[in-house]
Amino acid sequence: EQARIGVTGLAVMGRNLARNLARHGHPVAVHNRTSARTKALVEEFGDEGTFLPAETPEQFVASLERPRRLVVMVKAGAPTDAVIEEFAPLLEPGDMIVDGGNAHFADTRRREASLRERGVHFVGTGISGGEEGALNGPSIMPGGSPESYAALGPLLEDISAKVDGTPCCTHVGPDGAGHFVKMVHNGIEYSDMQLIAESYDLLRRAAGLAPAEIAEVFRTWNTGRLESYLIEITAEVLAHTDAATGGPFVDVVLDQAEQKGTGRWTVQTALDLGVPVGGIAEAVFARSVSGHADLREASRNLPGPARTGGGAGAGFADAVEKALYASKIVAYAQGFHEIQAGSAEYGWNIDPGAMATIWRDGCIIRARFLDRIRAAYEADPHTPTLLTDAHFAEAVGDAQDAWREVVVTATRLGIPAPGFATALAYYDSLRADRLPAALTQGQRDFFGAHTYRRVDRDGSFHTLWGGDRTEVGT
Ligand code: NBP
Repeated sequence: EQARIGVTGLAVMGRNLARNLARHGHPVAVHNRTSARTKALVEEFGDEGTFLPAETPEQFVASLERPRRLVVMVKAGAPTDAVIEEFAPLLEPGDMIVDGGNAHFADTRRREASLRERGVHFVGTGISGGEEGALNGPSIMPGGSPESYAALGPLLEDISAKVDGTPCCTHVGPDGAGHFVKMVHNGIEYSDMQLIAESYDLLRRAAGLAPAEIAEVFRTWNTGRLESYLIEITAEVLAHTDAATGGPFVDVVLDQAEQKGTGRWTVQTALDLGVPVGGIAEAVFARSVSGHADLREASRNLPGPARTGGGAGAGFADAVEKALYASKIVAYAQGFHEIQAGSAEYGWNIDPGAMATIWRDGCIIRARFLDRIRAAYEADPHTPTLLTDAHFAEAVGDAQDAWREVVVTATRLGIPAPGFATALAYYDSLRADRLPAALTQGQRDFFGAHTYRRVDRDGSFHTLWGGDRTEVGT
């Protein structure tokens, strides 16, 4: 018997993906550099479906039906290149290598171009949902050629999460498009998590609620428009009691957030593309600030406001809910802007509404809200920003008083709320009739003769600042 698809790299993600494929009735070849993992998988879960274990790459490749579909689930970076080098010589034109790791899209573009020369399809694929998603239905974002999707799509859609029967998997676009979109997904995830963390901090320090009470607030929010996986698990974490101390779990965790890099990549890429993603950037920086223990220790005695807690009146939790919803809309608007900019830059032709559709389940940012984004792009596929969609514009408009109040309260009490504050500043910047960028242009022209454009005439202009200050046009 031949396998329909193979998975090499059987750590948590690869193992669960292989099991997911087998459970769906697809005979799956399995291979791992260290063969103990392969054996363990078949011993523990062999009864879940048809597994064809292989000890060597040659055996693995020989057990795959043609054209071969080979999924690589190894550590991103050099290991992925090593595995490609190992397997590519064993493949034939038309075969497909699917990289399901968290690769940088630029690496995926390089690998795709190089394998294309050998006639092998390289399909950089974003997979979200962690180990649980890999087993029970992840959100899958495949890039690569349309031909490869024709051969892989049905299999990937079959094992993906579903919303009302619609798979959380679609062809994102050529070469690195899938990994690009997965990267931005993770950037949005950073932003969403930061906004939730700020909400918790404000409810605790400004409103004086205990973690267990805040868990209840989040549970309530999870029955409304904020309903999402991240809000749900936030309530779980806040309600959890530490066995050792008997106190709230959140109080015994060291307050230094770590990161693996996809949030940073989202921001670096946004800088290259010239896309303002302040919400995502502040989320990455907030983790970075938290990790600088030495800096924080040295700064501990810097003065703050006289009053550092309380002062949040009745209705504050509702105000925070509104600030959170409005800031979340901004975070997603910024993330989708980056997707559209990347798509234009690299010629991917990504359908943003389809991305919202496949994020509705299976992934970490799954939320009721994503259906709204899908609907917004359905109503206007070319909308320059989600903020002007009728639903979102109304929601943000309704929220704005509360949003401002929350940022003011945080500022007054000295509670950092960079996510809320930057989201509001972005909103107000977009709304502004005039921005002080006009002055910036004047300064640039003054010190560097960088020229400026005028509101009333076409062309570039320069004022002779060092001379008689007449204006010259170019
Ligand atoms: P890891 O990222 O921990 O990678 C371990 C796997 O890589 C093992 O199978 C290991 O083989 C293999 N490997 C390494 Br390391 N170097 C190798 C080499 N030079 N040649 C061949 N194989 C090599 O596994 P994971 O956590 O399952 O994640 C797999 C991929 O999925 C990663 O790219 C990750 O970023 C991505 N991802 C993870 C999650 C998650 O929640 N964990 C979610 C979404 C995406 P060995 O057994 O012989 O050491």
